[in-house]
Amino acid sequence: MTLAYVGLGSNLGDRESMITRAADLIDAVRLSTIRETEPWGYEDQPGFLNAVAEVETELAPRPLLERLLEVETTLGRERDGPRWGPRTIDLDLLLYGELAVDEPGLTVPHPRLAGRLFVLEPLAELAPAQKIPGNGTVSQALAGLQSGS
Ligand code: GSY
Repeated sequence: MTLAYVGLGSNLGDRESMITRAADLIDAVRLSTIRETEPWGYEDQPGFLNAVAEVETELAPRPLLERLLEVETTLGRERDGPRWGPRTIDLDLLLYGELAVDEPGLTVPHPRLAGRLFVLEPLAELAPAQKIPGNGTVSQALAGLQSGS
């Protein structure tokens, strides 16, 4: 059994329901506070709700990622819009225990984890002492981002 952390984001439809339904569908054992965040990347789009879920999984990283993609599809995610554009639900595999994976289509820790407040803040709520391979702990990464270092 491995503890993994999944980032959830939604800026289309009933955003709160998208986040809570996704958390149920991935069998989250804990869900952070759901927070309103400014769009990152492509700014001319509706605001996001973001949260982080903790899952206890028997799946290896690749099958877990495939399960996340399946849940995105179930919740109406369309993949033909702009890369950083609006979406009903976005599920990112952030951390898988303390494992580092770098394979085509699968990078863990998530490559933009340490640069996004909308991910680090809810992650720090659930697991401040969790190690990010190559980047100290979650709370250290959050402090680094907040101080601009
Ligand atoms: O990378 C996840 C999708 N996404 C988000 C998001 O979840 N939250 C905010 N605030 N901005 C975002 N831009 C993209 S793309």
